[in-house]
Amino acid sequence: MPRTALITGVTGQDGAYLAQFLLERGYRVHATYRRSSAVNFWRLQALGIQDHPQLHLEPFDLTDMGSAIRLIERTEPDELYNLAAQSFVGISFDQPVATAQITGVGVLHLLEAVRSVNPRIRFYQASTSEMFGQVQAVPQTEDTPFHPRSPYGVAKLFAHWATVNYRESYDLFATSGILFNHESPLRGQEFVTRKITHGVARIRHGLQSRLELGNLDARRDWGYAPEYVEGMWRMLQAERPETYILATGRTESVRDFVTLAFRAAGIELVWEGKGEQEQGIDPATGQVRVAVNPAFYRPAEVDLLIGDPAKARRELDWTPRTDLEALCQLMVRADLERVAREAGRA
Ligand code: NDP
Ligand code: GDR
Repeated sequence: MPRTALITGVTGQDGAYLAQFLLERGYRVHATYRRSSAVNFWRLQALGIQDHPQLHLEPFDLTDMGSAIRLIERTEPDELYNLAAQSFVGISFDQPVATAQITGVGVLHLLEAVRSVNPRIRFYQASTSEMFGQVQAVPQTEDTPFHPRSPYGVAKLFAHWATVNYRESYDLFATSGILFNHESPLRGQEFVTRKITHGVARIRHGLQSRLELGNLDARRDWGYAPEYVEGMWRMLQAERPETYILATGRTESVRDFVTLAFRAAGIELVWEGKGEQEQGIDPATGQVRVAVNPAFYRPAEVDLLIGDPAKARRELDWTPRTDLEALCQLMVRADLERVAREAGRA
């Protein structure tokens, strides 16, 4: 009998990669999308799985408890991966209540549905390094105390503890994966890496002249998304439900990522000025290619994230394989091709 997986949030970056990964392993995959006036399956199309016979697309909204129960009754999953969320930290400051309802309480709807309908379902919660926020230790491990710095981080922390609590209270196989940032050519354009690689590609093709960014000093531990979805799957194949960190163990600043991305497109940048006056200049032409715009600053920032994936390595045999240079290059290459195609140049 093929195993059945249910993925929430298949229209997002991780949902698309995870659906592809599970389909390749022979799973029957039910995967949820939100009803909207124009549903967006571009990632499923890009991966060539939209019409896969074992992929069943299900309309679902995390804020509707009844639909969570019916979804689980109807699809009878062995494994449930909850990837759906309002996942953009910046917007969570403007929409804190919606973020709490979707990203926090929405998870409780699923946990309650699992507990009521079939407590043997293995449940994965997409937790995040944003829960560490103002970090209390370097590098961060599964034992590092949390101090979230955004409504998104607060909502995710609620969901994380709800997952742990259902594990401890009802003996559910409820696993929490604390994933550090992971990126890919399928990353949404509002997130900083993709904003940069897309902007670099447009600059390279002469479609825009400069890129405006916020805090260049923030440091992140960036990995490659397809490797992280494999880690999620490994967590649900483990003997016991646990909490695991997935990270690379390396941290770099936003400025470093910008420098790498321009270099990948053949442009060397030099940096001048400080804070809001800082600029990235192309010495070949003297043009300002990167400028700081305070509009992209956040009311509270997460300054430094660097994760220690030792537990996942030891217990799940999971290791990240793509380093930041390779990740940045593959994202820039994909955006150069995409922009050229859209501009009718390829
Ligand atoms: P995306 O933002 O790309 O995808 C989020 C998904 O959630 C989309 O399919 C979105 O649907 C769906 N969604 C949003 N609101 C609702 C709702 N009310 N009901 C049902 N579905 C909803 O996120 P990623 O793929 O990058 O991340 C996957 C998960 O992992 C998220 O929970 C994120 O918070 C978490 N995470 C991500 C990390 C990363 O670096 N990528 C790191 C750590 C955690 P729609 O397309 O309609 O908006
Ligand atoms: P993050 O990712 O907040 O870490 O959350 P994002 O790429 O949005 O920001 C990373 C860092 O870059 C700084 N930054 C900018 N960010 C954006 N988006 N746009 C800018 O112009 C800009 N300039 C500087 C930010 O201030 C921040 O410090 C992501 C999401 O995927 C979450 O869902 C996930 O939980 C975490 O990663 C781990």
